[in-house]
Amino acid sequence: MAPITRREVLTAGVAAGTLAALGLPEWLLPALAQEETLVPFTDIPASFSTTPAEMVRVLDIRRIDGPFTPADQFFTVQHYGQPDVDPAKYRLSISGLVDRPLSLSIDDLRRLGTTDFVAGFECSGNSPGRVQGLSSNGRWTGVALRTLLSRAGVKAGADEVVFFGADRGEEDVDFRGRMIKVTQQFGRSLSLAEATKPEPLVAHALGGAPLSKHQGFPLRLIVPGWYGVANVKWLSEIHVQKGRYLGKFQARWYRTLRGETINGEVKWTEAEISRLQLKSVIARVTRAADHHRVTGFVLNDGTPLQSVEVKIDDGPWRPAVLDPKNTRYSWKLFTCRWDGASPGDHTMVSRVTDVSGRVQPTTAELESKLTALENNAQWPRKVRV
Ligand SMILES: Nc1nc2c(c(=O)[nH]1)N[C@H]1C(S)=C(S)[C@@H](COP(=O)(O)O)O[C@H]1N2
Ligand SMILES: [Mo]
Repeated sequence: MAPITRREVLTAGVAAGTLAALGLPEWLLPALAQEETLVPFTDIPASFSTTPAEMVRVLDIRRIDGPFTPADQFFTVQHYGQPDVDPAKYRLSISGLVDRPLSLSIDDLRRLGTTDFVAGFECSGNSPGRVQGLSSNGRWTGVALRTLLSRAGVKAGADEVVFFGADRGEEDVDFRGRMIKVTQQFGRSLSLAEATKPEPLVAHALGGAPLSKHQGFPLRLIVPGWYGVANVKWLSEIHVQKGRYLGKFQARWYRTLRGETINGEVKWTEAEISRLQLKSVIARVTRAADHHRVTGFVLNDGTPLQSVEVKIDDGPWRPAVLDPKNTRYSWKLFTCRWDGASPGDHTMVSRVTDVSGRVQPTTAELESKLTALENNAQWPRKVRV
């Protein structure tokens, strides 16, 4: 049989059932085919808003209809508002334990080369309460961080790279119950080993267009496979040092308190927010002529996936199909065909497993996580057919 292109399929108006019979993945269909309609979720909190606060934007995941989040829907959060950066005066400085400190204009940076890749991420505070909308996926263009670091020449003995944004705010730092006021600049760090991996990118464009002020104009860090907090926006300084950087957003604010049983006793430890915990989310349900379709996405640290499964009501776990266009650090779209849906209310949940054997936990399995961040629990959804 000659291969059928998407265009041929569309112009021939082949029905979904025929496609399935031909063994073609449903991804060959447009996101919402003409005869398809959206099935409403009945679990969206009344308080849900895509603009819950000034300068905050939440993605409405029911609108996901392709691999890339449009720039004007890409989620946005930050701690101190969005600073105005004058591109004419702007310089990115690279300082500290380096042989050649650098001060680069935006044009200098663009001249250092262009890398382009797809990365999806979520805020570590993303949760069912926000309908998982603190998440997005984009194509980023910029310069590999390690190109900049090798230009500057990292000195022997350095082991930490700190990234500062142009944004600052007043903070009370708690020292044994005593509050000390400081002006805090937003900063995050990576170990030198992480910073010199091939992936981290100093990005100047999203989806081929210069970053908006929301997304960190003119430059931001993108660390693929990590929670959003690593992706420092309005990046203004890269500082190479020896020893951990313990700024507020590294050492205090982005922590998870977890209990781990060691030698028969629960030992409580705090861990830094770093790589994305394995998570799948059901985002939309559609009705076609003779079946329904459940679509969602997975976010993780880049480990290849073993499976994504969907369970409807008390039925068995059934395999979902992954979009072949997914890439290592993109979010991974999946779809699952649902036949024989009866009119009325239904519940459904998804779970993802990676090749290292990690399985997305249930809420009960996350019981020993006492803080709210990194909620990657399986998320049961409710729909009305
Ligand atoms: N300079 C700076 N960068 C920042 C932040 C910030 O407050 N200041 N917030 C971080 C957090 S917590 C998240 S989740 C992401 C959000 O990126 P986005 O607005 O492009 O989605 O930005 C990160 N980068
Ligand atoms: Mo975040």
